[in-house]
Amino acid sequence: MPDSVLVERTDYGALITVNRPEALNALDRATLQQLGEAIRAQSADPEVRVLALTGAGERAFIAGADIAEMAPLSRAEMGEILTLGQGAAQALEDAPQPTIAMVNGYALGGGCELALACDLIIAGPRARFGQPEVTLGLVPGFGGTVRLPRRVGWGRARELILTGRQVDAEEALRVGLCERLARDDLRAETEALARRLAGMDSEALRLVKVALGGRDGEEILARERRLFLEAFERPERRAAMKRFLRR
Ligand code: CO8
Repeated sequence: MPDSVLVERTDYGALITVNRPEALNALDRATLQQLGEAIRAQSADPEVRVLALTGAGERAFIAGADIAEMAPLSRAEMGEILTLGQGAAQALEDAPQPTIAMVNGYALGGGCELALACDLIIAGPRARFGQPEVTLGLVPGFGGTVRLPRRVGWGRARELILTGRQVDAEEALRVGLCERLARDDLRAETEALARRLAGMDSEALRLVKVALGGRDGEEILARERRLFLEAFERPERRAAMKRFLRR
């Protein structure tokens, strides 16, 4: 079986690719584990001046947590996966170097939340963002309730999380869900930005990141986790996931 997370060393640092294109790069437990390890290993390496994250194939960045794997889990098992997902997002946020999400397609649920944990989000023309958890009887679980409002403001975050609707690349740029839209060549534009950042004073960038903060949402993250697990136990959640899997 091919690795579900690929790490490529580049001239600016490292590119991590979630590699399950047949499932739109949905995150199962093994992938989440590997992803967290890859983020921690690359971000700890001083030669990695910029860390970028993307998804394999043409269609998806990351279409969220793997619903097929998640559907039958117990609360305790789900708790372990939440720990992995929140940990991966936190590792991105804590990285000392700039991090870039290169969003090439669907960034839904946990996928959107991992993008939100990056310093910069660059969307390609096919990017689609969303927090569809409510349509599965859930609340966001990888930090969306903290990080989406930070980017787009309370009102827009509430609207997106309450409706679960998807946002295309143009709207994402307009509402501040991404910082840039690469209309021509997503990879080339990401690389150009990454190289520019890689040429800057890395210690100054690190200090700027500390100054901007990020760890101030821990209480909200703990609340999100508790409410996610509460929602997860409801029969309506089970029924909603079954409906998705039987489509
Ligand atoms: N999980 C598992 N499989 C998926 C997922 C997913 N999230 N998304 C897509 N796939 C699979 C499909 O089942 C399909 O597989 P197959 O070919 O074997 O039937 C394949 O990827 C291609 O997808 P579609 O055929 O559905 O492609 P469409 O173009 O028709 O639709 C969509 C694309 C709109 C992206 C659709 O696939 C979709 O709605 N996917 C689910 C998106 C979603 O709801 N994501 C959120 C999941 S919940 C979550 O992320 C919560 C995170 C926080 C806590 C989680 C802890 C683990």
